[in-house]
Amino acid sequence: MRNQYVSLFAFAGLVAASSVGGFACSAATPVAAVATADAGTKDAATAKDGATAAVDAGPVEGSSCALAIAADLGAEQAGDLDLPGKKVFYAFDVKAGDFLLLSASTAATADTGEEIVDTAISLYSADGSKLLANLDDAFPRYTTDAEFYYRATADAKLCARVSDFATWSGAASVVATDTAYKFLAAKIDPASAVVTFDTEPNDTNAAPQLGKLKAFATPPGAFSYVMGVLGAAGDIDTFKFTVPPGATSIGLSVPPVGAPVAQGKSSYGSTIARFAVTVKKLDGTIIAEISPPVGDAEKTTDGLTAPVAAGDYLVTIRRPDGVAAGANDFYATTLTFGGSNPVEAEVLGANSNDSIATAQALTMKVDAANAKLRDGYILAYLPAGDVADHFSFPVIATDKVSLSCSALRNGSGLTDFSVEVFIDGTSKQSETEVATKDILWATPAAGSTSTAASKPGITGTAGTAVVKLAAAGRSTTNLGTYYLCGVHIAAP
Ligand SMILES: [Ca+2]
Ligand SMILES: [Ca+2]
Ligand SMILES: [Ca+2]
Ligand SMILES: [Ca+2]
Repeated sequence: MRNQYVSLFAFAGLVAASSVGGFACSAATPVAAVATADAGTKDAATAKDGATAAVDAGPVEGSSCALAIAADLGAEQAGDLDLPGKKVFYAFDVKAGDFLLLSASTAATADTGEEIVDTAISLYSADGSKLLANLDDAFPRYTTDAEFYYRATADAKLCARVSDFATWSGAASVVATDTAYKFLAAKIDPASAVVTFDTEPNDTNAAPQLGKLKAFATPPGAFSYVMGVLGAAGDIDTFKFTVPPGATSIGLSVPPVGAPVAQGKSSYGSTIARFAVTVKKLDGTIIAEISPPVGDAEKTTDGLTAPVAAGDYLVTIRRPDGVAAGANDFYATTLTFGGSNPVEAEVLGANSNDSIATAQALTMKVDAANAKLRDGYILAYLPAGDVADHFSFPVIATDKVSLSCSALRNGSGLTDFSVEVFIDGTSKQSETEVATKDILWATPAAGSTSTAASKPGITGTAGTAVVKLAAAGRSTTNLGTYYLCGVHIAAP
């Protein structure tokens, strides 16, 4: 799906999470070497069928699960969504317990639009009678390409359907200018240097599983695909990671591993809707935690992001509290160590930014991709005794101010975290964070149907703007007191 907010991670300046996309398409894939084949193209299919170039009213290879194009795991197949509403079906054999990567990749980048086909994948049982998983974009999203993970529960043949996003979501399909894609179903290689694959026993802080990390240079950091199964009730998976040199944050995606499987709704097909994740110091002190809202798991955050110091941390993945064990409670996510937003100048104990009058001037930089946009980013802390933080920046009446701030939704232990913006001392808008929605103040473009924003952006008044951040309380178990913000000013 195309989203006017390219990614909330990028919007909030959460470098760690937004770095992930670069690797998934590079050589650092979690699967064995990928072969290419072209059986999925029109020409190849036609030649294989021995049919002529004329329109053939008979059965067409790839037009249903029964007529699916045979695909070998790890062999990429070129295909084409060159007709409105076209669906192309592929069949492949899997073994019980296999973790699979399914993707339909195109020439799309984060910035390409309608001209390149926006792919989606639906995974079915061999005869197409049962929908097993369903996905639109990769997670975290970096292009419109479909990409997800699935764990097979039995030796079986599976059927995957590739279509465009509109067809997948039940809308009218418009053929793109560039309709080419490559379909891949591949088995995850647990031995890959970029995969940390759940290997029991790993249930305790005292005996965690060592996580693998693949380093990258800009910003300094490293990442790993983390995959596993939450088995019998009580299974928790604990991994130990060492912060790579230069990295200052940890990020872990919380993708839609499971949800009621339905056409047009993204779900990897796990029997847990979302997993819970905790980041701890080696002594067990919790510094960040995401636990999906009870009864509303699908509205949990996109991911955890927390500041880290040099040293070792434990990352624990578990079922959310109160969720019973299911038949296929698998998870697949990406862990990243990377950079952070600039840290507040406040010296803890001195309370230097506690009032509007003593606000820290926020450094606003011209956006690299848009000269009319200035961005300012904040990483700050509200430990006990710090009543509030304030950051200031000048605005003119025609500026459009948008912002994204989060504490709980990033994994912080701050509770009732609030954001308020003043211009020349007059309050313009405020919001208190809840567990089910990100604080995102932005005014969607005319005609946009996006519901991502929690409140509109701020415009129409000139003066000195001040954003005030405060928290009414702190968790007694999660000791993280950090929060992250991104402020964006669009000039006319
Ligand atoms: Ca496990
Ligand atoms: Ca375990
Ligand atoms: Ca502070
Ligand atoms: Ca303060």
